[in-house]
Amino acid sequence: MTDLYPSRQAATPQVIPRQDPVVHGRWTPDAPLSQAQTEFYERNGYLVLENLFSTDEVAFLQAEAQRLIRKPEGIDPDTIITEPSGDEVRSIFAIHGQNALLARLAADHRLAGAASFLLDDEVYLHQSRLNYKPGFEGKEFYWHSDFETWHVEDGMPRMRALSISVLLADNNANNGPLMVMPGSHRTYVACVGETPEDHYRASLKKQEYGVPDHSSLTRLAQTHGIVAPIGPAGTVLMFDCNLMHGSNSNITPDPRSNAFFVYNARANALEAPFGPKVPRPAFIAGRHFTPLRIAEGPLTAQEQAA
Ligand code: 6CS
Ligand code: FE
Repeated sequence: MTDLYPSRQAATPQVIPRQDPVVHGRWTPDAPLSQAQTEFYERNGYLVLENLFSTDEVAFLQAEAQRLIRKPEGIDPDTIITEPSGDEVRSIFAIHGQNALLARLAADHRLAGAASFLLDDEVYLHQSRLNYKPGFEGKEFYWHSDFETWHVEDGMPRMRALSISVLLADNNANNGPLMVMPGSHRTYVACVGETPEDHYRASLKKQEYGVPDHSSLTRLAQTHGIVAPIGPAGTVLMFDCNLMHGSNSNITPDPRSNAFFVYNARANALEAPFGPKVPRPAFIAGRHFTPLRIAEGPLTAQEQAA
């Protein structure tokens, strides 16, 4: 497969235009997002949706996330990533394969249905994670494009994927909310430097390769600005695979937890990585491309108990 988005190959950073649509589908009145929401997503590369879930549904999800962090029994230890500073849990990966309620959330029509519309295809989960960003210890996620990593290290050919984050705690201006550069998804910043062996062991704690250079970031920030979409628990944040984003450390007492799902178009299934020979492990980059069966109706306590 031709590498349309080479990165970590040249000695100097390259900035190239995106070669894929943002919204792959055509909006019609029966689309799951309004025309205004679809246009906002196309233009800005992200979309915030409030009140998609009832207070009961949010309470189920928060209780389950708290239970998992307190007693991650039955969770594959390989999927638990701790903070660089110690043993606080930073993320639990492949959560959709280890927890019935979160598997149900990932397949929910309000999330997977919207992803399938925007990507104009059936979708499968490339990755899922519970992010905790605990109070006081939650460290930053430096600026990056997810697609740059998923292309180079996982073999994702085109920009036909998106992330959906369901906030499980109030994300406010202080506890390290996600920051995005609206519109930056239309420019691909190829990074310099190579990919170290087993890079994910370090990058999921603190990413140091596949991060853009300061001058590219400065130019993007000056062109697009920086926005930190915040909101109460239950808020949903959708963003394009190539949107430049990051988040600051959390030195407040309030955790900034969220459930994070990456939907990839079935037609954009992973190939061989475009960088290192060995692909990242399946708990980070799924290689079962069976499309999700989209689940209608509300989340119920049964799923939590399942
Ligand atoms: O490397 C990855 O796949 C993960 N790392 C970050 C910082 N964002 C995307 C993804 O969860
Ligand atoms: Fe990311």
